[in-house]
Amino acid sequence: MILYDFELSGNCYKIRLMLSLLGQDYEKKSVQVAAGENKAEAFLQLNPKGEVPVLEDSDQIFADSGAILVYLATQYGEQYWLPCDAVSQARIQYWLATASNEIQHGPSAARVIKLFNVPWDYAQAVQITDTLLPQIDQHLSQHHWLAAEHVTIADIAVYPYLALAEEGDINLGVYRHIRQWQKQIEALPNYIALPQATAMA
Ligand SMILES: N[C@@H](CCC(=O)N[C@@H](CS)C(=O)NCC(=O)O)C(=O)O
Repeated sequence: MILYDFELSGNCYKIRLMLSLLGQDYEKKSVQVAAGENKAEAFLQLNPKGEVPVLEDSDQIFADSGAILVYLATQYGEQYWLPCDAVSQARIQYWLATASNEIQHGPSAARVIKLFNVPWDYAQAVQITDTLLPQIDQHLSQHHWLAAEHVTIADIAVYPYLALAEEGDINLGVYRHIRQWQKQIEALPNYIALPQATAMA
């Protein structure tokens, strides 16, 4: 397997984490996003959207972190990370959609604005985050994991940009159920550390 990766990306980290939790070996190819390598023709052949992560496995190419998590869980996870019953599938899809929408436009956008100084709307990112986090905290006050009785790809999809929220000046302090759930993920066998913003220096 080959992962086209950008170290600081939370979406790429999701895939690195999943591969590690599954104990799968892979080759990592760093894409120089700052230099625009993700918009060059060679990369657009892999993903016309020009975004990382991209995964190549057995001549198949997959883009989008949620889609890649579904592929890895189905191909290598023996129905543990993505159980095949209708209830689990629907619950997991809910959280994958939340990761692509509210989390991407909320805490992820806030982090990109603060780390890379991009001219996006920080107030809007904070507003989306402030609506979302109480919902997740409330959910986790009643559930040990997001979508099932055990960890699933829903948790892996949602975890990174919440755990990295401080880099967007978002304080998780009051959300004690979220913080407890983060510790559960960080205690999983083969957990790997989050990307460090200091890696930019
Ligand atoms: N929905 C996609 C979003 C991917 C995405 O936004 N990737 C960012 C890095 S985190 C990227 O490639 N940005 C570079 C660009 O769009 O130019 C996913 O979940 O993989």
